[in-house]
Amino acid sequence: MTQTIWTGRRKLLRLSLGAAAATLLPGCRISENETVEAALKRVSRFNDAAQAALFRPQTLAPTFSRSELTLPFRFNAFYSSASVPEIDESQWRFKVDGLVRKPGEWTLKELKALPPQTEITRLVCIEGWSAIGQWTGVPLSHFLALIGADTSAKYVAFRCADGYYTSIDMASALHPQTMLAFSFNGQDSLPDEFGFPLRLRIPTKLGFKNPKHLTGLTVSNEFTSGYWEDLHGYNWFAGL
Ligand SMILES: Nc1nc2c(c(=O)[nH]1)N[C@H]1C(S)=C(S)[C@@H](COP(=O)(O)O)O[C@H]1N2
Ligand SMILES: [Mo]
Repeated sequence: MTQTIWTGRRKLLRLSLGAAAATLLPGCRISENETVEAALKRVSRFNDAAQAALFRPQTLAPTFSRSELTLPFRFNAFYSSASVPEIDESQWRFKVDGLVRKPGEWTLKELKALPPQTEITRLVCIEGWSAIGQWTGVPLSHFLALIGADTSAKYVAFRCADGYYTSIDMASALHPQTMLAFSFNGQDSLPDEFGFPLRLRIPTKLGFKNPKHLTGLTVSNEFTSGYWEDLHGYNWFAGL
C-alpha cells in the first residue's frame, strides 16, 4: 500500500497517510479472526480513500511533443503479444448500462463520430517501465454526459474482450484528460496489441487502470475491483 517516494508535496502527503493507515487507524489492529491479507486489503481501501481525497480534478498529467514518442511503444497484458484478441469491428459493440438514462450499444463508427481529443501522455506500468504515446478519443466526461450518466454515482466499471476488468472513481472518470481512445500515434485505429477497438486512456493513473479491448462500461455505486487488484492486491485507486 505504500507508494514510491517521489518528489512533490502530494506524493509525500499520500505516503504519510498510507503510513498513518498502517499505524494509527484505531480499527486497524489485526484481530485473530482476520488474515494478514484481509487486513492489508482494508489498509489499501483506506489508501484509496486518502488518494481520492487528495485527487485534484483539474490538475493535468504532463503532456509531451511528438518528438518524445516512445517508438516502438511497449506492449503489456496478462498474456503475450501472440495472444492478443482479434476483434471483428462489424460484430463489436460498446455496451453501456447501470446508472445511465440511455443504456445501449455503440458501434466504433458512432464513437469515432463524436468530437475527438488528442493527448500525448506517459503510460506508467507498475512493473517499472513507462512509455509516451499519443491517443485520440472521446473525453469520457463528454461520453458520460451523452449517455445521461448519473455523475454523482461513485464508480465507472469497465469490462474487456479478454476478460480483463477494472473500475475507477467518478472524479477520475470526469478528469479532462480521461478518454475512451480509439486511435494511437495518429493512426486511423488502435493497433490490435494496444487495445483495438477501444481502450480507456487515463494518464492520472497507472497502466493497469487503462483497460484495452473494451466491451462495455457500468456506472454504479457498488464497488467492484479489477483484475490485478483482485489477483495481486494492487491498490485500486492507483493514482500517479
Ligand atoms: N484488456 C486488457 N487491458 C489491459 C491489460 C490487459 O492485460 N488486458 N493490461 C494493463 C496493463 S498492466 C498495462 S501496463 C497496460 C499496457 O498497455 P499497452 O499495451 O498499450 O502498453 O494495459 C492495461 N490494460
Ligand atoms: Mo501494467
